[in-house]
Amino acid sequence: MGKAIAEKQKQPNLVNYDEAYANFSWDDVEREFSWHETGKVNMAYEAIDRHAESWRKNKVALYYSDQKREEKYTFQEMKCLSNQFGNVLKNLGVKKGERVFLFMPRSPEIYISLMGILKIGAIAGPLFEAFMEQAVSDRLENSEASTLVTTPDLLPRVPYKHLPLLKRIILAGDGEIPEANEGTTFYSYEEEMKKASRHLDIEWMDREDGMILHYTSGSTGKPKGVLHVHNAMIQHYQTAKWVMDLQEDDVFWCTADPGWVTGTSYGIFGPWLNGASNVIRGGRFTPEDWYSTIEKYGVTVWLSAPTAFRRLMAVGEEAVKKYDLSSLRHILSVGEPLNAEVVHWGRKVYGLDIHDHWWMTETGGILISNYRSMPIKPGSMGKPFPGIEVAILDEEGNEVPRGSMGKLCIKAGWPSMMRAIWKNEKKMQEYFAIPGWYISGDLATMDEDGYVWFQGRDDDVIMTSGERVGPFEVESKLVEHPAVAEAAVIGKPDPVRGEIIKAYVALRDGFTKSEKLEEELRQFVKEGLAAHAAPREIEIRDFLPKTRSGKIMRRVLKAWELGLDAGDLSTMEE
Ligand code: 6R9
Repeated sequence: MGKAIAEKQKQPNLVNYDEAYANFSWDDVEREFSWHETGKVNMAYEAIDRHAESWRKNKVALYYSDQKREEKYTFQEMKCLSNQFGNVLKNLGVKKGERVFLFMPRSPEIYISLMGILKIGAIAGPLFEAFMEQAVSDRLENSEASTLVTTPDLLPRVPYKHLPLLKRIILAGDGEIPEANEGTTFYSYEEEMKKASRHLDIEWMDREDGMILHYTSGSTGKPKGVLHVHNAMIQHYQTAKWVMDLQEDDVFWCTADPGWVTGTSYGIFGPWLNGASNVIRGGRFTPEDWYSTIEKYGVTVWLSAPTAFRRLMAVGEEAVKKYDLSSLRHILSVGEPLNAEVVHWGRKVYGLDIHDHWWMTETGGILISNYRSMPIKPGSMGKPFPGIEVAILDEEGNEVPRGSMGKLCIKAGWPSMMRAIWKNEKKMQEYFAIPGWYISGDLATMDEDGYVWFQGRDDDVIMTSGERVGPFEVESKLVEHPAVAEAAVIGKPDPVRGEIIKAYVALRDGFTKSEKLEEELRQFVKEGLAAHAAPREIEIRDFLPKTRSGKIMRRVLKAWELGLDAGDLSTMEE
C-alpha cells in the first residue's frame, strides 16, 4: 500500500461521534494541560514552548513561503524568537494587558510577534494588511492600543499623530525609521531583536485574562472588538484535534490570513496546541499556486473557504491534474455556506469530501461541524461539537419544530466564548438577550438526524409574497448552473410582493451575459427549487463585493440597490 493511501485510511481522532457527544466533558480536555491544577496558563507556552521542551523540539512548527522568502522554523526556534520579541516589548516598557497590534503582510514575523505579545501577557490585535487609514485608525483608537508592529510600507496608513495613546511603533523589514513624533517613538524590529535576550520569564496568566482582540464588522456602526481569553485554548485544542483531525505527521495548511479569526484560531493556535506543522503561504496566490503549495509541502490537511473552492472549481479539473495532490487526506471549509455542488465537485476531483463547519469571531472556536468519522450531508454544516448544545429558537426563545427555520442559538458557556465586546457592554448583552443562550444572528434548520443547515443571516432573509426564502438555497441552486461561478441573492422591496428576489451573478470563464442566459437561470431555479424562489431580477456582474475573508457582502448589494449608505466597508476586498 502506498504511503498516500495509508495516510488516507488513518483512523480518525474522533472515532464515534455519538459516543463522544454522549460522554464528553470539557473538564476532561482541561486535564490534558499541565496547568489544570494551578489555573495559571499562557497560550504561547502551550502552543510553542511545551513542544520545544519535548521530543518535538526539532520538529518544524512553521513552513513559510512567499514570492521572495522560503523559510522554516522548528518549535525550538519559534520559542527563542518569540522569547526575544517578548523581551523587545518588555524592554520598551509594554505591560501585561496593554493592546499590541499587528498590521503586516503575512510573514514569519507576524507569528513570532504574536507569540511574543502573548508571552508577556499583552493582548494581541491582528489587522488585515490591506486595511486603509480609516479602518486602521478605528481599531487602534477603540482598543486604545499602546504599541503597533508594522512595516515601513504600511506606515503611511497609520495616522499616529491622531492616536495620542499609540506610544510605540515597531517597524519590521527594510526602510527608514522615522524620528519620534507627537508622542510616538519608532523602533526597528531587527535592531531591537538583536539586543533582546532569548530567555524570557513567561507571564503566567489567569485563564480569564485577555489574549486576543479581533475586530469584526456588523451591518451597522463601527467594527466591534471581540475579546478572547487564554481559556479559549481548551476549545482550540480539542476542535483542531477532532475537526481538523490533526495527527503527529500531518502538514496542515490553513489559507486564512491572521487578520481574520480563522487565521489565528486555526491558522496558529489549534494546530500548534496539537503539535502539528503549519504551512503559511504569504503574498497573493493564483489557483495554480494553491495546488503547487500542496504538492511542494505534501500538505495532508487543508482548510480553506467556499470562495476559494468555487474559484478553483471555475478554473476546472485540468489544473488539478497537473499537480500531485496525493498527500491530501482531509479537506475543510469555513466562513460561508458551502454549496452542495462544491462538495460533489470536490469528491470528483480530489476524491475527498470537503468538510464544512460553522463558527464565528464571537464564538472563538468551532461549534458545529462535519467529522471524518460521520457521514456528511452535502449542503449541511454538520452536527454540534461534543460539549456544545445547539438549538433553533423562535423570537420568544422557544424551540421550533425540526425542519423549521429559526435563530441559530448556542447554550452559553463554552470555553472559547467571547468575554467582551471591547468597551461596549450593551452590544455584548444583545447577543445574550434570550436568557442562557447566545444568539448567533444566523438562521438555520435542524433535520431529524440533528444536522444543521444554514439559511442566511437573520437580516438577509427574504419575504416574498408571504413566503420566507433563505438566500443561500437560491444561491446554491444558481451555482449548480454551468455558467455561474458565484451568486448573491437579496430581497428587493416591491409594492405588491413585499420583496422580490434579486440575484447578482458572476459568470465562469467562457460565458457571456445575455438576456437569454438570464431567462435560462430563472427557469433553472424555478424547475430545480421552487417557482416562488426564482429570482425576478438577475444582474450579471464581473465581481461580487466580498470581505477579505471571502464572504459575499449581501448588505452592500442591498444598500447599492436601495441607494443607501452601505455602512462600514473596511473589510471589503478592493
Ligand atoms: C469563522 C468565521 C461568522 C459568520 C457566521 C455565518 C458565516 C461561517 C459558515 C457560515 C454558512 C458555514 N459562516 N461559517 N455560513 N456555513 N460553514 O467565519 O467567523 O468571520 O465572524 O463570520 O460567517 O453567517 O455568522 P466570522
